[in-house]
Amino acid sequence: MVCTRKTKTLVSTCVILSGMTNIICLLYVGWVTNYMANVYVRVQEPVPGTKLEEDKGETIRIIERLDRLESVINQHIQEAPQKSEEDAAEPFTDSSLFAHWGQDLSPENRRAALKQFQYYGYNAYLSDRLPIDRPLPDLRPVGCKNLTYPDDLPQVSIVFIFVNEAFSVIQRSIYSAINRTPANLLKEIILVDDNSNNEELKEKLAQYLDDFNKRKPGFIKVVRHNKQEGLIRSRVSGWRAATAPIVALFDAHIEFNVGWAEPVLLRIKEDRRRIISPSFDNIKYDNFEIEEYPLSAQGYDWQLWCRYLNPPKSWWKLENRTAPIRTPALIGCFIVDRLYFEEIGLLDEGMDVYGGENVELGVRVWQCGGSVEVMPCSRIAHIERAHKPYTEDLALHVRRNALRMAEVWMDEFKSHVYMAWNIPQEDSGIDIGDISSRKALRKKLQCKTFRWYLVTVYPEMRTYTDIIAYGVLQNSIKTELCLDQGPDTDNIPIVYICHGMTPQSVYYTSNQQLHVGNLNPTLDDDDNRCLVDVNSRPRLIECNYAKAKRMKLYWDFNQGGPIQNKKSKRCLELLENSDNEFGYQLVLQNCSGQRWTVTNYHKNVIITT
Ligand SMILES: [Mn+2]
Repeated sequence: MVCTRKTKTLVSTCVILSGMTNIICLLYVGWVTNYMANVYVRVQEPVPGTKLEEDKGETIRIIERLDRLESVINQHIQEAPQKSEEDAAEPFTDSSLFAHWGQDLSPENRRAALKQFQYYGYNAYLSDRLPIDRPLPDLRPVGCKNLTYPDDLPQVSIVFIFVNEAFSVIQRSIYSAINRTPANLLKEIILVDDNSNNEELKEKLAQYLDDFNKRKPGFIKVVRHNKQEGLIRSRVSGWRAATAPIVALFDAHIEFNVGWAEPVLLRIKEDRRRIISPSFDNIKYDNFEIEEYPLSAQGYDWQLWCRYLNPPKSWWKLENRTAPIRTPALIGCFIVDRLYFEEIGLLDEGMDVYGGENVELGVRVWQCGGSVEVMPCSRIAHIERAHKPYTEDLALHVRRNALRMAEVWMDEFKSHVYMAWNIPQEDSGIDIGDISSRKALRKKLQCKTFRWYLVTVYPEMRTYTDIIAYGVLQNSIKTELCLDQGPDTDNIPIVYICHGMTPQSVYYTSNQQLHVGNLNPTLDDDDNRCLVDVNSRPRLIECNYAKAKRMKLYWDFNQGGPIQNKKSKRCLELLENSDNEFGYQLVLQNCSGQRWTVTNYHKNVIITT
């Protein structure tokens, strides 16, 4: 799962330092990883006169762009998977692994711990030294302990999926399931190995299962993939092997807390069309301490990355912390009636690797007559890894999966997903595979519209129906430079080498505002920032504030034309300035005829609400 809490994670450090979104940070972490894996060298200035391969040149330019984040990048470089033994002997003192842990270790042990950390994305060295059956603090809200449950709850099969997971972490998941699920309710445990390549999983796991199943024949089953299928098809493989009436689909780096099962099983027994997520706490990837997370619903942004949401007002009004929380989507782990899951269409097995399936499932269940809830009394601690083992370019898969979801389920609102990913709505060039069976499923189940869903289930989501152009903005006199929001520490837009990531996203609206940077997905977020003429200087100010203060935030613009402020009549232009990073400064001045081009100009395909 990719959901991280904004204030507490490495990824959020990116947010604070750069103003990029989590998404972009993930993108660029993945990208730095990729870069390091390919050419493991420190970033160097390109040698003048040397023609770099195009992608490496691009690499260096983006690295330059990200130089402002030096400390964060260094951290990631330290943690990027390394290729050889020599590399592993590199200095490692500034890895985030050692920020809160391991100061007393010998250099040799530090090296061993770091190597495992780079492989697993968490502190497997420490995990191997912690008890497999360690206790957890009971983090259930007040009232949960007093609830009682009927004796005839349905049984559950617990599925754990993994790829390249530390054996001790899997064991802890298994033991917590056995120790904290009433024995009469836990029918079996199913392990799905998505073609891991770590040796310890092969022999040790087989031996462990042999020993275990001698005592309890058939209790733990294993499904092994001969090639890596990704987490989406892994979950479905696990479901196929399950035999209990209820199936719980989980990652294999979790620990169940006490009493997790009963509230969930009762809720599904009452209505089999409910899909339930537990509440999540964090297992810190470095010291394995448990960090309590506040109760949350589970939503997503317009790129369809998941995010935690404040529970709805109606829930707070109940003043009952044990009550189920209505949630627009799922983070990824959930519990479902086995047969209902099939009726509703499982997961979209046409999605690859990672991401989007959790949103697709949540939206589909709501639109097709079911519901999705988070149960506060059911708590799971989950390791938020520092990096993920699936692939070097997670975002490409998430994007493809998001477009599949958008095309099948989102009706006219699918434009938002294209805009958020900054790709054209027609002929995007991205192969999303065959979606005909998913469309047929929607028809067969007679599902409601996405508009209904937004109004009824996800009113926190912001919609953008007035955008007539989006993408990056390039100036005619220097087309390799793009308008960019600049450092997040100020409100001064700049021009920068085009890289097309979120800080360079612009959105031009039918009422002639020019948004720069991320389109904020929910009403809980800060407002978007608009380009404003402030005393003849270009500035980025929150749009509603600028509007309320009657600032100069309206611009005339047509594709390939000038960008001219409607009130001051000054134009947004480039001015040569050798002090600037790329030789140009962004200014407002008397119009000299400079022209701007935006990637996607869609004046005629705008939806109206
Ligand atoms: Mn996970």
